[in-house]
Order: sequence, then structure tokens, then C-alpha cells
Amino acid sequence: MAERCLRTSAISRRGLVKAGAAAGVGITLFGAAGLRRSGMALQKSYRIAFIQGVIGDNFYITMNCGAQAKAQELGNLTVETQGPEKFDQTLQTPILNAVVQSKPDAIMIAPNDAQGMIAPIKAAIDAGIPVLCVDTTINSDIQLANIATDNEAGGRLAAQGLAAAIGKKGKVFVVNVKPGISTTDLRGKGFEEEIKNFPDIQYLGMEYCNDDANVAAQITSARLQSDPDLSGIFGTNLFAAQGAASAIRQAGKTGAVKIVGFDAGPTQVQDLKSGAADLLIAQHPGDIGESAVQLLHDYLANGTKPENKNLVTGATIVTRDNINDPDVARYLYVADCANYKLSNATPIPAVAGATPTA
Ligand code: T6T
Repeated sequence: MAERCLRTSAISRRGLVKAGAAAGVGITLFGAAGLRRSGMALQKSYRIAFIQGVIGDNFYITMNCGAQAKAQELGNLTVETQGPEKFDQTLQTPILNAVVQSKPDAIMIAPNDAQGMIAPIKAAIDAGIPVLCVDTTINSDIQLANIATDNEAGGRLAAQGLAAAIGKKGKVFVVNVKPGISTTDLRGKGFEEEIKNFPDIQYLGMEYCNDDANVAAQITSARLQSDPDLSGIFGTNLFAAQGAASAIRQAGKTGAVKIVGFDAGPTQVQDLKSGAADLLIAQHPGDIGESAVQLLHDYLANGTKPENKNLVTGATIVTRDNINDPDVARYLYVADCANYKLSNATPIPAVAGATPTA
């Protein structure tokens, strides 16, 4: 089968949302800012600020493409995108604070730290700006909603994929990103829980690369020194997986050490094609961006709140066998939005403990 998703069913957006209290954004004839002429009527327009987890990451670039395409389709909102140079709450907080000062109608943000970003996000909400978490989240429920991959299920899927790749025996370890990032913490947790189900696999533990492919490569090289019989690695995000693959290549161990990587950035795709990586779990960041803008639009224009606060988008397993299948290839991350096509996928309510389905 060409594609395996973390979720397969989709329910209609109507089923997900219910009308909430009117948000006080009715059309007025005399309000100056934010009104635009649409046919005969004046239509309110909205400004959404999108704060990425980090700039220059193909995952967030693709998410932005989805957000921009959806904004263009809806016609009455703009999305202004920016993000920190590194995945670091001390860099993201001042960006968020400045965005709040600029008074957008809403904010969509991938918080850099589940605990550390609560206070700055609360300050935005206290200033009257609704905040939607995309991808990563905070340990709080002050935000309007969360839209993300089922990361824990993704971690379990990675463990199953790695186990299969190494013939269910041998030593494996995890290159993770940074403690406190909700997504990658959950992937690590899911992996650790699932790998226990393989009695002949020895789990060597988890190390952190600080979202830096060079550090991931160093960690992997050191691990190859201490455990030359290493069988497999799970890289929990794009940079972790990319760095691990480059170290394996450098060590001349391509094919001998199997790599499962979360994400599907261009370098990861090359690594998969060349045999340096064996399986990728592509998230659907474009779908996250599209559905985030749709959700904020519905909230701002109609006061409609999502019925379920935690919404999940899909993920697709990518292998050398299926990578050319158009239904798989469409989920590979992009470097720019030139060929982005709207998918109009609808996220589904998160189910605690959901398992991936074939
Ligand atoms: O894996 C994605 C994202 O889901 C995670 O929160 C941070 O890393 C990425 O952006 C990939 O680099």
C-alpha cells in the first residue's frame, strides 16, 4: 500500500465547530481600518500574525504556504509570518511581544517551549488577541485551540518502523531535539513506550541536538564510537534525522545503520533516496497552516469556536518504494510556495491514546 496515515477518516468542518457567541466583528459602514469593498458590500478584513517555531525550516515554510494559500482563497485576511532564528523561547518571546504591540486580529504560533511560552501567550490573550497553537503547544488551555500531528502516535509508528527495518533485534537510540518542545517530547515518549514491545531490541536512550543537524551528527558519531554495532536511530525531527544520516554516511555505515526520521525535508528525501535513511514520517504542515487560517477566519468572522480544542492533522509514511506515488509525494516539504496546492483537508478531534491505522 502506498500510504499509511496516522488517521484516515475525515469529518466535515461543520461537525467540528459550533456557533459561539458573536465576536463583535460585525460589518460597520464607518469603521476605517480593516474594511474592504467586496462586490456591493464592505467586508471586514483580518490580519493574522503567524509566529513560526523557527525560520528557514522546511516544515514551517510548508505550513506558511498552506496558511497563505488559504488566506488567499478566503480573500478577507492576510497572514504575516515571522519567527526566531533558533528554536529558543528567549528569541521567540520578544517577537511575540512585538506582534502583540502591533495588534493583529489573531495570532497563530508554534511555541518554542511548552512551559516557558505560557506567560507571553497569556499576555497576548490578556491584550484581547486570540491565540491558536499550531504544531507545538503549551501546557495550558488558555489558547483557542491546538492543531498538530498526533506526535505520540508518530513516535510509536517510528519505533515500529525502525524495529521492522532492523529485523526486530539490535541496538537503537534516539536523537531528540530539546526537552520542553511539546511535539518532539511526545515523539520520544511514543517511541520509548513502543520500543519496549520488542524484546530483542536494546534501547540505548535519547540525546538532544538542540535542533542543530551538526550537533545531531556529532552525537551520532560519538554513539558509533561507543556502540559500533549500533543497528538503528530515530531522529525525532528534520534536523535530528538529517544530522544522524550525515554521520552515518561519513562513517561509511550507510545501510548498516537504519534511520527513521520524522519530517520530510528536501535533504531527508535525498537521504532516503540514497539509502542513508530508510523511512520518513511526513507530517502534513500545509494542512496545519490551511486549517489554522480557516479556524481563525471562522472565529473572527462568525465567533465560531472549535468544539474540540485539540485537532489532529495526518501524517504519511514515506519509503523508497512509495516516494514517487503522487499521494505520497504531495506531502514532501517544500522550499517555497511556487507549486503549493490547497488540500482543504479537515483536521479531526484528537483521541487520547489513538493508534496509527493502516
Ligand atoms: O518536526 C517539525 C515540528 O513538528 C517540530 O515541532 C519542530 O521541528 C520541525 O519543525 C522539523 O524541523
